[in-house]
Amino acid sequence: MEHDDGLRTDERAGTGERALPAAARELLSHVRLITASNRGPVEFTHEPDGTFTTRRGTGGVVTAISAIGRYTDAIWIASAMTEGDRARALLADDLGEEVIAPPDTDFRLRFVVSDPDAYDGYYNRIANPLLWFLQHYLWDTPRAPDIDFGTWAAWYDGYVVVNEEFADEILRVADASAHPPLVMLQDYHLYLVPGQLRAARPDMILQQFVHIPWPDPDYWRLIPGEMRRAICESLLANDIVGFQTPGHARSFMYTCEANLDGVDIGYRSGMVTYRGRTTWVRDYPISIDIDAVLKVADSEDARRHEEHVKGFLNDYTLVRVDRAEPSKNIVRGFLAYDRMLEEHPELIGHVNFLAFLVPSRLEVAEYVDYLDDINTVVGRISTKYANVAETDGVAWQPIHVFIGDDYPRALSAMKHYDALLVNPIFDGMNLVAKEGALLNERDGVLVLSEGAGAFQQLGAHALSVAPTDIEGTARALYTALTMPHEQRAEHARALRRLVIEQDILTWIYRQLEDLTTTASGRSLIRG
Ligand code: GDG
Repeated sequence: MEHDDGLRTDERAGTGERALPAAARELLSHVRLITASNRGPVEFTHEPDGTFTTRRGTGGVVTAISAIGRYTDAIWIASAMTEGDRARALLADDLGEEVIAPPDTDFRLRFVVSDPDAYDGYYNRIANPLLWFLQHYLWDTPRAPDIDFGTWAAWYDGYVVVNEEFADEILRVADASAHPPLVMLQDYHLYLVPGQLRAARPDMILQQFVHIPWPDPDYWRLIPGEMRRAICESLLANDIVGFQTPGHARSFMYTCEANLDGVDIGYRSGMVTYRGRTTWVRDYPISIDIDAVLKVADSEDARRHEEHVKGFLNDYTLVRVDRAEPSKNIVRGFLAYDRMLEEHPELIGHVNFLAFLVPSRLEVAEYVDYLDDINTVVGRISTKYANVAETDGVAWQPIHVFIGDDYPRALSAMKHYDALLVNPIFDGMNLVAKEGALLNERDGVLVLSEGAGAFQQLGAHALSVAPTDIEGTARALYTALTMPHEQRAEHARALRRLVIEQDILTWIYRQLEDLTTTASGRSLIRG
């Protein structure tokens, strides 16, 4: 039976069977699929008794590409990020394990184990903050970035080196396979990998998906030409480069034109030819794995959290879920909430703002500072409204912050919002907006920034905000919380349908479909 939100009963319960279309399975039967990302699907912890336990990796890339592991038999190559990962990688070497298969998962994993200093330069100096800040327009340019001796050292001895290690590991897996390799690279940590792979194996099918925005060429000029050219040249060693939105894809082509002599760009066709090779530039809006999200949201763990979260609901409940990350614009979200309360004192005591924040990248100073900024603004607002109202005989607290890494808890809260605030300054996509649309049981309203990639798909059924507009966001929050029920329900239904129609399988399938159509893909199927 199909419900009016487009889900069948079994799908609603998270027991539906989704699968890739036959054409994609046909392609996959001819290749060895290798996917690579900095962060793996799970993090290992080495327990005192010598055993290993695992925990789900954090962040949207893991949420999204875990599905590649579930729906295909890809080998996933990732950095050993924790001490536990390193110990597990060593054990695999000792045991001669070809791949690590973490318990209760569908993943087959190999770790890249880097020298800690090289990794620090790659991750904590180049990938985040340099590339992440660049690609989210996060700099206060008179003050940052300073590309100094340390940055260049981190580039050569960190970013270049770890990218080479990834390429070597991919080549090892590819060379050991009886099938031709199809490599799906993920994100900005691995920009130099395709160039290195193409030089070693000109026949390889290479595809890279960039999960974050791609800024304009002028902004790219804030980093030196040598770095820009290396990144553009290497990305064009892929057969396909994918982005979240057509706008990001176009910006990438402009950036190639601005930085590479002799490049030939077909802006309409999305074909870029450089040094005799043609690369397709495409957009594939990423989405969520419906079955997996429903399953976690329905788990015992999530249900337990749900009971707890219900204790924090009020007449009106506003929710946000983010990594504690400057680009997510958490501070302005709280300022807007404060302004809404100032303009609508009748809501005091009747609305709760629940913020679920996952600590992120604490080795990078800007992230620690941003956490401090969040704590300061929450403290200020809480103090301002201390003892002004009671709910059920208890002093009303306007904001409840839940800090910590707990995915089932975050999903359980999404079921109960009246409004979900997703107001990033810039965001590649934003999966929380999509998870919320799927899970919410109260026909809650989405307040969505124009800076989120998700705006392209969901904007028509959300209340849009310009991310820096605190007044506008305050008004949107009020409109969302007080929207008539029929209107809420109509938008919620439309959002749910959009998310279900274009789920993660669509994202995987469209990429595989294009890979089959490219010259290398065609010869592969024929061969
Ligand atoms: C990057 C891009 C793009 C929430 N709480 C916890 C937790 N979550 C989950 C969310 C969601 C994911 O983490 C966050 O995904 P987002 O897409 O919102 O954001 P980023 O992490 O910045 O992801 C983004 C994405 O890649 C995919 O391409 O959409 O634009 O920036 O699924 O529910 N996960 C864990 N613990 C929690 O407490 N492990």
